Amino acid sequence: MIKEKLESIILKRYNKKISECSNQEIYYAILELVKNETKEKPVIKNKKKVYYVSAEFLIGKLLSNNLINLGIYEDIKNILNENGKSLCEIEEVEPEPSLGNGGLGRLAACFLDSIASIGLSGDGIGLNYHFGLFKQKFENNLQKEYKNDWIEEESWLHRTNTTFDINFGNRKVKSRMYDIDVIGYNEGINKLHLFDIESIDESIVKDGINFDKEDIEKNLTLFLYPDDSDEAGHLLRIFQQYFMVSSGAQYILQQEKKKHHKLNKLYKNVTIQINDTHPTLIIPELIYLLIQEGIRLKEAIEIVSKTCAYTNHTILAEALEKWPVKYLYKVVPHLMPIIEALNMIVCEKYNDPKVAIIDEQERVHMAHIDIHFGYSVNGVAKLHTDILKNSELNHFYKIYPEKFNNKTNGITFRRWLLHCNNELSNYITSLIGDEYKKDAKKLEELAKFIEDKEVINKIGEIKSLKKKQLKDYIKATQNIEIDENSIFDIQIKRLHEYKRQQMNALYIVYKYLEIKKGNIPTRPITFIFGAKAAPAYVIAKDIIHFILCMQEIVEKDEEVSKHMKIVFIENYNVSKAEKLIPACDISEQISLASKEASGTGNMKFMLNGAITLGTLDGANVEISELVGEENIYLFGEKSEQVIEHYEKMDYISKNYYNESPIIKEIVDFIVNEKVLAVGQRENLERLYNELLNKDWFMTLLDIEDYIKVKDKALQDYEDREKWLKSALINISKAGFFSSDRTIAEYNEDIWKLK
Ligand code: 26V
Repeated sequence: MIKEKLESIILKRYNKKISECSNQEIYYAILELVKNETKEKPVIKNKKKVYYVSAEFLIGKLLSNNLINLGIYEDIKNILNENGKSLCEIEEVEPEPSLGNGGLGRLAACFLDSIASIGLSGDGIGLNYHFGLFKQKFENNLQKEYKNDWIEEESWLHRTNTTFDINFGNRKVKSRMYDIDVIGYNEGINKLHLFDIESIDESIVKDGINFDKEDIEKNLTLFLYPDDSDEAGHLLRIFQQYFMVSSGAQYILQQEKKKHHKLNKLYKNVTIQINDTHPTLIIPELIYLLIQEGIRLKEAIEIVSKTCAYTNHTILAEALEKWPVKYLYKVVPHLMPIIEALNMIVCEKYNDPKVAIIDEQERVHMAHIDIHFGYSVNGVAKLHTDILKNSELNHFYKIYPEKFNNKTNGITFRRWLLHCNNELSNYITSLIGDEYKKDAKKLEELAKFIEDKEVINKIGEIKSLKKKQLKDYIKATQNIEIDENSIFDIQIKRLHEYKRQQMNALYIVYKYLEIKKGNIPTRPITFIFGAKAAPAYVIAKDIIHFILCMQEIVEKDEEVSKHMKIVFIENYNVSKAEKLIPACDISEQISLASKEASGTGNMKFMLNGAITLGTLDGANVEISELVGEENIYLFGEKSEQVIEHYEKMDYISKNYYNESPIIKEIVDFIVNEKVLAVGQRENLERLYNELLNKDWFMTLLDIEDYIKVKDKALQDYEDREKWLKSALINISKAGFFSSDRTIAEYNEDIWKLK
C-alpha cells in the first residue's frame, strides 16, 4: 500500500521511478505522503483541552519522527533500500527549524509528542520565527552568527485562513496562524499553532543577524530572542510575547465559542500551561478579552486564575523576567490598568513588597503574576522544586502551599532512542519485546541480563558502531579525524557560565600539561563540545574562543594529539544531538549544584548507555538515586553548601588559585603564549580575569574534585565488563525519564483532561 502510494506521488510529481529521483525529490514526495496519511488520522478529543503556550518549540527535523509515529518508518526505509536509496541520506536534506534555544524549547517539543502519544487533547501555541535562533559558524576561533533560513516553499507548515488583529496601543498588526501536525505514536493528532506577522520583511536582515529592531511591522517574527542587550531589544521581546499570547488567547476563545462553550466556565473546558514567564501576558490579555465579552473584572480574574498554570524553568535571577512599567506602557498600554489592578489586589491582601507584582523600581515581575493568578506552580525536577519552595519562592510557598508541585522533566523515547539509536532499540526489542515503547518502565526488565556476557558484549558493540558513525560524520562535516577507540567525553548544551564548560576546558588544559610532562593516559580521549552562546553574552563567547584555541593547539601538536583530541561541533542543534548522544561514553553534567533546574540531555545520554559525570544538581539527583552511586560519577559541593556560599558571600576564587599550584598552573595557561599565538588577547585576558576575580559560578571551587573523579572514570573505562554493566543499568533505569510519564503526571495533577 505505502509503496504504491509513494510511487504514485513520485510519478505524478516528477514522472520518474523512485530509483531515478534525487534525495531532495524523494524528501518532498515523502513529505506529501506523510501529510496525506495524517489527514486520515482523527483529531484527539477529550472533555477538556490543554494549550501549551511557549516562546520556543525546538521540534527538530520531523520526517523520521513522523514516519515512526505513523508506524511506516520501516516500510519506507525498506522501499528506499530496494531502490538504492537511503533514508538517512534523505533525512540530511530536511532543513532543521531552530525554534528554540535549548532545554526549555526541546522540552516543549517532547511534551507535544507525549501529549498526542498518550491520547490527550492538547495543542502548542508559539511563534513562527523565520530565521529561528542564529546559525553558528566558527571563524578565527570565534563564534559568528548568521541567519538560519529554514522555511522552504514546501514544508511541514500549513498556512491557515485564521487571522487576528493584534493591537499594540495605537499600532495595529495582522497575525496569521500556521499549523504543524503533531502525530501521536499509534495515536490521533494534535496541532502546533505558530503565529506569524503578515507584514514580515525578510529583506531587512543585513550582514549576519543585524536588522532594524524598531521596525516592528517588518521584524516581529524574524528571530528567536534577538539580541536583548539594549532597550530596543527588550521592547522587541515584549512585542513578540504579546503578539504570541494575544493571537493564542483570541484563538482559544474563538474555538470555545465555536464549540458553544460558555466563556464564564472557560476553566472547565480549557487549561493553559504557561512555559516559563515568556507567555505571562496571556493572563491580563485573557482578562481583557473576557471583559470585552461582557464579564466583570472580578469574575474575569477568577476565571483566568482557574485556567492558567505556570512552570518555572530556572532560578537564575537574571533569567527571571522583570519588565519596566515604562516598557509595558509602550507596548501594551491597554493591559497596564489590568496589571495595576492585579497589583492592587495583591498589595491589599498581603501587604508584603516581596510578593508584589510591581516593585519599588517600577518593574513588573512576570513570575509573580503567574503565581498569584494561576492555579498551579511547578518546578521541573525534585531538587529544583524544593529550592523553589524553600528559598527562591518561599514567600509565595507560604501563601499558596497547595499550588506548588513538582513535575520532573522527561524526554520522548521515540526520538531519543527509537529514532536516534535504532540499533540499540531493535536489540532491546529482541531481548524484552516492544512493550517498553509504550510503557518505558518496562526497560527495567533489562536488569535480568546483567550477568549475561553476550548481552553485555552486544551493548559494547552497538556503542562502538555508533562511535564509528559519529567519527565518519565529524570527518565529513568538520574534517577532523578522531579515534573511534578513544573515550568519547561529551558536553553539549547552551553555553552558560553556570553549566561550567570552562571547568571542562580547564580539565583539558590539565590533561594537556600532564601529557607534556610524560604522563600518558591509558587510552586516548576525545573531548567533544557543542554549544551556542547568546550573541551578547561576552564571557560565554570567550569560553568558546578558549576551547577553540585549545582545539587548534592540540590538533597541531603531534605529540599530544595521539592521546587527546578536542572537537567543537559547529552549529550544535537537535539533529547533531541525535548523532552525538548514542556515541557517548561519558556524559558531562557539571553545572554548579542548585543552578541547573533539571537538564534533559542528562536523561538522553543515560538512555543511550553513557555514564554521567556530574554534580548533584537538577535531575542528576534523581538519576543518581535510580542507578545507585556505583553507576554514576559524582563530584563537587552539594546544593545546600553552594547556597550557603552565596548567602555568606564567602567564596573567593582567588584564594583557590593562590592555594593550589595545580589550579594556578591551569588557569594561568589561558593567557599562556601558546594560546595567545592562536587566539585574541582581549578575549583570553577577560576570561582569565573573570575566573580569578569573580567566578560567580564557582568553577575553582569544584575543579580539583572534578579532575580527581574524571580521572577515575577514565581509568574505570578500562574494565570493559564493569563499564558496560553500568551502561546497561543506566539504560534499564531510564524509563522514569520518559516524557510520557511526565505528561501523565501533568494530566493527573494539573490538567485533568479526561
Ligand atoms: C535564560 C537566560 C536568559 C537571559 C540570560 C541568562 C539566562 C540564563 C538561563 C536562561 C534559562 C531560561 C529557562 C530555561 O531554558 N531553562 C531550562 O529548562 C529546561 C527544561 O525544563 C531545564 O532542563 C534546564 O535545566 C533549564 O535551564
